[in-house]
Amino acid sequence: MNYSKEDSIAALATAAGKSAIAVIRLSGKNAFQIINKIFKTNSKSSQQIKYGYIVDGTEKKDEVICSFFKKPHTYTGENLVEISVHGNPIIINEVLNLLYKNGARSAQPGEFTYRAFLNGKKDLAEAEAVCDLITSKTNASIKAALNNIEGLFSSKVKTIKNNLTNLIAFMEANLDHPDIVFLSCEEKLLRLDSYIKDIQNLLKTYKTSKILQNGIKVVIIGKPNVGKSSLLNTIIGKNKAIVTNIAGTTTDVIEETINYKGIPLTIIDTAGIRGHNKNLIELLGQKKTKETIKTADILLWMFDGSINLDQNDLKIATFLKASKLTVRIIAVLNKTDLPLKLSIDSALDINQLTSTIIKISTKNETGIFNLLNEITKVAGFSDFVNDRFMINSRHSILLQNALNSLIKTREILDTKDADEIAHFEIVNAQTALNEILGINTNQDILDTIFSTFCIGK
Ligand SMILES: Nc1nc2c(ncn2[C@@H]2O[C@H](COP(=O)(O)OP(=O)(O)OP(=O)(O)O)[C@@H](O)[C@H]2O)c(=O)[nH]1
Ligand SMILES: [Mg+2]
Repeated sequence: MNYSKEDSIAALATAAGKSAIAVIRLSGKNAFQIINKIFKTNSKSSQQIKYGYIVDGTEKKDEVICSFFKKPHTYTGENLVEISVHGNPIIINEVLNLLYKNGARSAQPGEFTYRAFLNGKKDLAEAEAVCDLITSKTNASIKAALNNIEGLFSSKVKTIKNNLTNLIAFMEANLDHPDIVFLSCEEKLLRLDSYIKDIQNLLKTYKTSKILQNGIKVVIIGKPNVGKSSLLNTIIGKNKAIVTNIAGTTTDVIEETINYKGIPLTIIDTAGIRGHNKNLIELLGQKKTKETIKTADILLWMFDGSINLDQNDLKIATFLKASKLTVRIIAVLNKTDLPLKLSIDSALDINQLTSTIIKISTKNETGIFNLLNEITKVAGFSDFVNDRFMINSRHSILLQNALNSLIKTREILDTKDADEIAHFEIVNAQTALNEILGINTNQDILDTIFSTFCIGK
């Protein structure tokens, strides 16, 4: 990827297609010289936002507003111009081509943010959050991503890192002057314990972060007619799936995503599983159900509480046990508005598969909130807090590396008091934390991170 810092770069920052206004960004050493070649204005003022025309020689191309941002207080840390043009793709292309003709080149994905990172406007974790903010699916994940951009996560990493630096200095002094005790071994161990705890606490937020970003995929399974489609419809609040009293109504996979307490919950209705049937469509539907089960975060295994268990329920139990799934299962006892005939626990040896049984009636809409809360709880999501931040898999791997190195440092100090080997381990931990912030991070990793951004960001 060409991320040369010397070039001035330009790209459309708003979505492609027709729109009222489109914004083109231009950043770099020569940004102001380039725009001045093609922007004509009567404005004499030194204000930063100017009205005028984009011209190619004497030919007017569009009526625009140009916003000038002088370095260093800009997004990229360089001179930056934002040109608000009319949102016609032909105009956008013409203006971009004029910029390219006059010395800018087309920006790579994420290159504006990459420059912000290179110029010290953002550390790597803060820069990554910009992409998260754009792709966030709910208000809760937006809030968390915004907290990351503002440095909430980075500041926690920096604090631990600075503490390690301090401890490393003591250890180095000890190595240089073995006869002087700058810091007792007990004190070193105490400090290490506290840093280990800090990192463990950060790691705890990984599960929640994943849920905030990717949501929870909930797959409803069960034999025909237990009320799977009725449950989907009740949760999403509309009649998306057909409901009848004919067993085998649903033959396809039907899904819808809702926002529950800020978490994207994708609810998936499937074809009922049963032993005896010769209908090809239903058989294909059941095959699809089994494939969908493999992609679930949580399975809702539904039962009809108004009738006795039968071979079909047992067939599903056998299937689930044989599949050795790691997915969490919630048993859902439906139709509790009718007299209860079913006791699942004894008959199915259900404890092997789940410890959670929730009673609902899709007809009376009872137990539904209880079920949704149980879903988020089983998925490992604690209730929304204001100062939530997100850690991604890259951060989590590096935090884990730092943790392992600190645990080793502690072991070495505790058993051997061997400063030299302990020093090697604690420096490893420091390096891992630095990498989270983008200090000495290898170029391939940076390329991979920024290539996932959109162009113009
Ligand atoms: N009394 C009562 N009837 C219900 C309830 N939930 C669903 N039903 C009825 O049960 C029948 C089957 O409902 P569906 O939602 O189509 O069941 P399903 O599990 O999707 O069935 P298939 O698609 O055939 O696998 C319909 O007649 C529903 O009206 C409930 O809570 N109480
Ligand atoms: Mg159905």
